[in-house]
Amino acid sequence: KLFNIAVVGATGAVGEQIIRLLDERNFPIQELKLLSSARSAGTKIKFKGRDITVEEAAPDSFKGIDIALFSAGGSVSAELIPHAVEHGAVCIDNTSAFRMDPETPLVVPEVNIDKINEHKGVIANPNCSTIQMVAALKPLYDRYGISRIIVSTYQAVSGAGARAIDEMLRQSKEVLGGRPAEPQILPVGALPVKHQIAFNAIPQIDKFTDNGFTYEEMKMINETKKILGDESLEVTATCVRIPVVYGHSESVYVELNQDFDVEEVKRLLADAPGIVLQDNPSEQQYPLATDAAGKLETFVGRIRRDLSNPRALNLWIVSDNLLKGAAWNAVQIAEYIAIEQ
Ligand code: 11C
Repeated sequence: KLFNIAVVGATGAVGEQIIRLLDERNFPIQELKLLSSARSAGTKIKFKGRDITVEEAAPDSFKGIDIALFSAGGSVSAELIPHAVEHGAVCIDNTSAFRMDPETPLVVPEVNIDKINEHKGVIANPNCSTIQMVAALKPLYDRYGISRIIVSTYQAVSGAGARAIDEMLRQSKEVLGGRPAEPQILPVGALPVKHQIAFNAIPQIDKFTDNGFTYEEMKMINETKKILGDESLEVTATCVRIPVVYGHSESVYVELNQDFDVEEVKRLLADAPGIVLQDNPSEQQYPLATDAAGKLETFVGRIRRDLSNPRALNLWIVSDNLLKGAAWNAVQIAEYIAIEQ
């Protein structure tokens, strides 16, 4: 069967990767409709060697569409997804608009692909920093059980969009030239206070909630519990933006429910789908954002037993935030839907 596909947010950093993956993986497409805001409508994008003109996304854009992939921001998803569902499209949403909705499955294929069939028109793609963490922890969760996760992230500027990448590169040149960095976008475009990202680490991703955690941190906490289907799991997160272009890195401390053997943990991770073990301290081998950039897998290393708690492990988890963290996870879900039909 061939599918009519819509990509909403086609000119954005994630949309661009979705289109490239659909092309490279020869997704069975009859018609590809590229949609965006009015500002980017009219842009031409190459797909299978021919130009497709991007159209402005509107409620009636979804007539005849089988699968719609959304990555144009939460408000666009909240507004347009109900129309797309009404027209019969299955929507794969990259934003946080539907993630915590009890009717909407929140899917990382390596972790909970079984949830996909419970959808009522919308399947949510988790936050990038959550996806790579749960993909790596799932084999340990299944084998030993996990009671507690403490994660600190080192997140790439591409997570905040193409303009944040430009800002980081521009500021780096300014600072090296002895000029002021003049921050304009980070940490959060919509907030008045800005901080320099070049040569810095900013402990704020997204706005703060009332409890002192940011929305990014609350996403990691709430989404992890939903994806693993375990409300009793104790999760805490500190999310930090660093001057890396592609690839989020995470320092993760996990308390397991059973005794474990570190070598067995490494074997489980080496055998897990979508995971690459890179753990050889004597050769200084461990995951690096610069190596993970452009790859589909999640890389895990620095695996070691905690010194104060023998039932706890420390790990370093890295993945390309625009690929497994967004576009690739969404295309993987689309591939599962295509196989099922
Ligand atoms: C970042 N994780 O790195 C964010 C971007 O909920 O999908 C993705 C936000 C989301 O800034």
